[in-house]
Amino acid sequence: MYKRFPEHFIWGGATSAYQIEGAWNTGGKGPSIWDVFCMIPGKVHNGDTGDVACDHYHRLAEDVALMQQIGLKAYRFSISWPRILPAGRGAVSPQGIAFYNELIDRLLGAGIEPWVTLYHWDLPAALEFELGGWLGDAISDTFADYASVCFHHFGDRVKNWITLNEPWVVAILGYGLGVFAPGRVSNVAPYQAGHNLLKAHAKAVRLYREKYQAPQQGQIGITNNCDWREPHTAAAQDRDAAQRALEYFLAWFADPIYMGDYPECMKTRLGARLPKINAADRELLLGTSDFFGLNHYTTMYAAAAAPGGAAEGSVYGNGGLSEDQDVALSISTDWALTDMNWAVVPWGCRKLLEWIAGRYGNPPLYITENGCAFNDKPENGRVHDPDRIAFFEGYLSEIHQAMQNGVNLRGYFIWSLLDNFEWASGYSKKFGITWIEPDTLRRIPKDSADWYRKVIINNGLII
Ligand code: PNW
Repeated sequence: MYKRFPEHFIWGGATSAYQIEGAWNTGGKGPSIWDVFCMIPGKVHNGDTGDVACDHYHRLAEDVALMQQIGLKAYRFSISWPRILPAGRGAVSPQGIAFYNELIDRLLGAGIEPWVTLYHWDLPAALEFELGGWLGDAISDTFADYASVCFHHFGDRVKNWITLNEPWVVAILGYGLGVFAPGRVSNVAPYQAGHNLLKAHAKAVRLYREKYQAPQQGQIGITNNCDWREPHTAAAQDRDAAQRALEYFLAWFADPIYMGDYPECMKTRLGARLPKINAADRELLLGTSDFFGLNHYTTMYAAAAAPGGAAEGSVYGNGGLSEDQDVALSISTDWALTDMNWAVVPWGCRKLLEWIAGRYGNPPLYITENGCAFNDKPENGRVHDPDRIAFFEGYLSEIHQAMQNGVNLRGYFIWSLLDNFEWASGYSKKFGITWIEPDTLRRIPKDSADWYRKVIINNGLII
């Protein structure tokens, strides 16, 4: 059976700066909060760091050739803020600009469209010390100033901008559960950080639209992440719990942009812990995304929990601050698990796409990340990863079905092009369609890379 995608569908691959670049203190780069976080004993598995990572900083040409070999139409990468502005603001590093100029030029030379994320979690450490990071009042203007430097230098060639990657992760894992940089534990800070992240996004978009969009002719949006939440039973209280969980996960960041305010359930439950969106904020935020960027990985059941009850079954904090939601999460024993313990549930992706289309008026949508970690190992110089191929086949089939059902999906980016630094899990979790050999850092495309190449050539699945 042939599951064909629209003619101009974008088939991409994705990475982020800290996870692949290395060269952490060379080329004029300043330290980021992830450089510092990795130095704190016990924060990252095995004491791993992004100091060298995939050494992409020194292997640009090789990596672009790899993308070309796989046949990628688009490549999503992030710019390291402290590589461009070593102190977060003020002096621009010419070496930082030169590095991304070279990457962009090589991509365009290879016929690959650059999709650029401005913030994928590597905040300049100076801004954490000086401004209080995402909790500080000044951070949103500082981010817009940094964004402006990027639009100015790269916008002649970059036509697709993503302001922030997954503000939910920054707020919840960085400022709530403390498992990601900067490592804060709080049930107030996430909502304050979230508010500033939204304002930072919106200020960068306003600036792009006022100054750059007409001459540069690009599009700009934000990428949010969300798992699907399936009601555990058909009971009304479980259906409400699943809806509430989705609103705390995705509508927290998407409602302000598409509807001008936080979801009602968050306002009533969080009270003074949730900053208010006043008239000026609403004006600033409303309509600031040309497309809906979505990162999606997994699904859980949601059931109503007793108020204040713990969220049983929640894996790796994916439930967020579940005590704020009164939702109990669980997974089915029938579902296969990836190496992250994230369940493989392709239909959850379809349901989420349809939920987004319904709630936000069927906006142009891009899946900017989807993928899975498995414990791959090379055998005689090849890496067989049938589980990953099965994962992508399952998810792409359901994505195709969502499109048949009317969802306005325009593109899909595999996470990830390369095995890389998986944050608090270090190098122990392998998401890549390309294996990176330890020590030599040689790139070995896995079977899934060959499989993806065929999907791109066929512009769809032939199963
Ligand atoms: C995303 N969660 O992170 C990021 O954008 C990538 O940098 C990362 O490598 C990839 O997904 C795989 O983890 C997430 O707990 C981290 O729900 C945590 C969660 C979701 C996404």
